Amino acid sequence: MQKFSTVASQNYIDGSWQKASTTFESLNPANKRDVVGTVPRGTEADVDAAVGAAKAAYESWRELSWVNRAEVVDRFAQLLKRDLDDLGQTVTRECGKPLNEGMADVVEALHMAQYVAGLGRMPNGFTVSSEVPAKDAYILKRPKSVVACITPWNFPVAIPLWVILPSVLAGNTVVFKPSEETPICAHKLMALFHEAGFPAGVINIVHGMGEDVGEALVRHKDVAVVLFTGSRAVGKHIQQIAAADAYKFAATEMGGKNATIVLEDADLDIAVNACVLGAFKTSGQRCVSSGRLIVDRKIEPEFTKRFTETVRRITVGDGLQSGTFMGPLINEAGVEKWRHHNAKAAEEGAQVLIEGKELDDEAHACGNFVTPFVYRFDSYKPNTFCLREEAFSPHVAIIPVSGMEEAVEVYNDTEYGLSMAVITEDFRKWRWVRDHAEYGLGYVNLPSIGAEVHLPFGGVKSSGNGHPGAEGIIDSVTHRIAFTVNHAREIVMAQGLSTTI
Ligand code: UN1
Repeated sequence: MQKFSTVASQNYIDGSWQKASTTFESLNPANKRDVVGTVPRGTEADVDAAVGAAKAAYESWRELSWVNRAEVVDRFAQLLKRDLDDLGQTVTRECGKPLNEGMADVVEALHMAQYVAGLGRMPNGFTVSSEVPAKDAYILKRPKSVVACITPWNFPVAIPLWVILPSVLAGNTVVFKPSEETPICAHKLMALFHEAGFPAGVINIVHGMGEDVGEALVRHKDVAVVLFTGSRAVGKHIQQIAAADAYKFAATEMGGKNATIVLEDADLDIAVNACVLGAFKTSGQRCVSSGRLIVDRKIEPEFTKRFTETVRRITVGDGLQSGTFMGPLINEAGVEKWRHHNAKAAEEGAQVLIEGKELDDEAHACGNFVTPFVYRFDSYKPNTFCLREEAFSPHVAIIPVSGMEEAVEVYNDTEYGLSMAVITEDFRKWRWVRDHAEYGLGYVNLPSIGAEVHLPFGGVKSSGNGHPGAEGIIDSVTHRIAFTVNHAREIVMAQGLSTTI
């Protein structure tokens, strides 16, 4: 195996790296003897210092124009491009997904940086006319101040940039709390922010645990916005804290129990391909992964035969080795969750088609490796844990249904509503599904994964509170203000209001 060094990361507050007193280790989930880095265990005092620095930096950062700030983002984009390979390898080494996926994560991040740099020269407000001819009205976007960015480990480079870059472009300043599972990816991003020349305090990073750093950050009185991607339980907790302060706003993206719907007329090659990619890329650890395959019963036997044949060919191993399709799960808790969901499916009466296995031979003994678990029901079984709760692992159900309408009814029968794919050759059918399924990301003849950054990324119902990431973030980190100017030499009021005193 290739030898990599261990990175000593630090918190970065007010333009300088801070010496850590207590640290923890970030391990490679494919080989837990490989220590990717040592990481400071941040405290409430670190959070307070970082928020203070961000608040102070906001005063001058907001004075720059969008174009000025976009120029710093553009410098950052160029550095990201320079370091693409190193970052891609770091993603794979720290979060386990195969190198092609590690690279795609960084490419997605680069696209976000390029997109945000370009946004600096796009309109960030507009004029509207008034009922009084001599009045001009403007709608302007203004920054909110300090933004807390709390990000997950499954896209450790792309998702931080979805939220950090639009925030700073709009004139806010940021405290970044990355996942404790992928702190070294975040550390490398922070080093690039520094090198790109973001002024001191504009972007700060505090590493550590959710219950210490995350909690203190969300509760901090000077944090105006929390941008969070992660579990539903934590997202709900954050929303409740934010709701207690009238001025504080939380945008939360909280996963899904997504599905791919395969209709009677589907091209089966596309269907099998889309379902395998949607269910097992990133080992099922995307919030947009398909945990349910809802298949018209007329074609279900043939689909299931071809799908399971393909799944049996999936290779599981170290993502740095070529030929690996599925890397390890992120940690032991992820494996435990997978075991629990599998056991629940069997207990709830599922027919298990492929028994997932925990791999412990020599090549896999030091990592969190499991193989796909595939099951089916003869017909839809409502109120089951296995068909309604997110497994975040290679655990997938095949559910036969009769026709498009039942397919959508089954699809909608969860508390989530993030991603939906439908496989059909019939434009009338996909249009009907488009308008009756509940989701934030919809696909036709594609997997339920693979969104691009210039589209809003988010869900409905318990998947999110309607404030999407990526393209959508500017709306979460700005106030839209109305500003009206009178160009006449007298006052004329709207609504015919009298000015006589
Ligand atoms: C996630 O699922 O957590 O749409 C993010 C996709 C990626 C992002 C996924 N661009 O599959």
